[in-house]
Amino acid sequence: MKPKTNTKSIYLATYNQGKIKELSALLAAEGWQVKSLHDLPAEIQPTWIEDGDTFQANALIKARSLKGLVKGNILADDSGLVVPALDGAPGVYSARWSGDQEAPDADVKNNQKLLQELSSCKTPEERQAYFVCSLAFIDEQGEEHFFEGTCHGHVPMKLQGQGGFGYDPLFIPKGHTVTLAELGSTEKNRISHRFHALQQLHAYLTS
Ligand code: ITT
Repeated sequence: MKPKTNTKSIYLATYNQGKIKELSALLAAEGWQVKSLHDLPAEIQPTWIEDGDTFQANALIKARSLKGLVKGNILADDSGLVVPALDGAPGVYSARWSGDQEAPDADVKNNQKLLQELSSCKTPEERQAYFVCSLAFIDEQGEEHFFEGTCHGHVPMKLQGQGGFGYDPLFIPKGHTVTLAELGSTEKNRISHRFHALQQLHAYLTS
């Protein structure tokens, strides 16, 4: 069978260091050579406006903005936390939910806001949440493909743990008693929304 890519090198269209770390570890384990926007010269850094209504639309905006600037495979990740008790917020607005600050300030403010918004919800059932990771993959031929993964759990009553990034200190995955920030990167990479989305990409490439 003809392989779906000729090279196993890939550019990540993200500026988020947490995503770069996790995606790089997961892709390297599958034999990929991974580069990110930080490996590009300053004059060809892509910019984008994430104005899509869905994770997939935003992932595609990011992937397309890198297309034309580099040759080869491109992968973009749009992700976020969905809280049914908050009508799906922060959802696609996860990164900038509390304003326009950059991480890590944004992470601190977003987490404060999440605790505040959920203050009237006291049980794990009421505080259910899930992460979504939508990946847009543009292959060497320019074909666009999409993969999505989720990770279900709930939001604890207070911040727990120092690891990970974003909402990790406020997310206890189903079947666990500690947050993603306490679990450590190896375990997070076995259960995360990002891992599940990458599994789909891997299944596609090897089918
Ligand atoms: P890029 O657009 O450069 O990829 P970003 O941080 O703006 O970086 P998103 O628009 O996809 O990325 O926003 C995702 C936000 O959702 C991110 O900033 C985190 O706050 C949160 N998030 C996503 N995945 C997460 C994870 O695995 N753990 C904790 N929080 C996560």
